[in-house]
Amino acid sequence: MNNKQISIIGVPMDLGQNRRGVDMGPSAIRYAGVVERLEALGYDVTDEGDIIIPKDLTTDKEMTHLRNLEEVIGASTNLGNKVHDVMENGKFPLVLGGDHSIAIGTLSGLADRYQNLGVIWYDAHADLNTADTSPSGNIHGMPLAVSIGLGHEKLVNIRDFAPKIKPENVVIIGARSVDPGERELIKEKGIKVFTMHEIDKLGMTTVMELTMNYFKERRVDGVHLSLDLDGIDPLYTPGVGTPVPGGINYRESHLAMEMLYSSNMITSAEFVEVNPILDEKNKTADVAVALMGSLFGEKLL
Ligand code: EXY
Ligand code: MN
Ligand code: MN
Ligand code: MN
Repeated sequence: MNNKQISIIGVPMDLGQNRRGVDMGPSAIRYAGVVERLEALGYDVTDEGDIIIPKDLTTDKEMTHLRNLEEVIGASTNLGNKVHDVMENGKFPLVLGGDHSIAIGTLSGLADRYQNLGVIWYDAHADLNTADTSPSGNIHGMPLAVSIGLGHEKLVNIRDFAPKIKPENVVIIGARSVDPGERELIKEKGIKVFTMHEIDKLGMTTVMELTMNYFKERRVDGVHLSLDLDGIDPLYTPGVGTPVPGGINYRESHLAMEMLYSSNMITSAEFVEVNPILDEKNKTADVAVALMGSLFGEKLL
């Protein structure tokens, strides 16, 4: 990692879905020792505290198929501004969720700085729904669609510009639960996806090599890692709201993080969907912190 200065930003957001508890994710990850773990690797770590999640911003709530739309807009704007400020100060933004709707805010802040940003979406899901295709109305199933410019215009235009990223700069890794509308969008936009099938068949080493070569060919000017803990098999990370069996295993995930560290490509990261209420003894937050260790250069020997 070129940047030895890390700013941690907590986002206690649970309004992008309908299971309570994921707002406590940032606390659980701090409790699991994120600051100490990164400091032990020689980083200068600043904990910026938590983003304010506005409640009940308006009285005339729009009746859309988008749960807590106004609150998500407010939180995303606050987070985007914070990510922008952290980067202005030359620090590596490390965002702790919170449900995956927060990626809308993170990417809105990153897009000021990177015009050709690569994004790794490590997730069981594609998060490519819009209000029209969503089976749930939960915005945590939509952040990737929003960031490529599709969906409710208020979400798409957070911080007054759109789109935030290019669909051809996205690589989804670990997908195994994709809705019909998302499948169509993947085909239509030519989004690169390594499903569990490819991971099983090619192995994680090849998948990561192909991912990094893809970004090099695309001449990206930075790479953001958006890691949803439900990308990993729920055997290892049970504390998530939408677990899907048959996921990426613990060692494969470490290998992926170690390869990203060696590539020197990652310029920002977020770890999302840690829900301590659904967890077993903070296991999922512990895995998140262990993976951050590998992402930031921890070695076994
Ligand atoms: N595709 C489903 C939906 O849109 O409701 C489930 C989405 C879960 C999203 C999670 C966190 O990655
Ligand atoms: Mn997700
Ligand atoms: Mn600026
Ligand atoms: Mn997911």
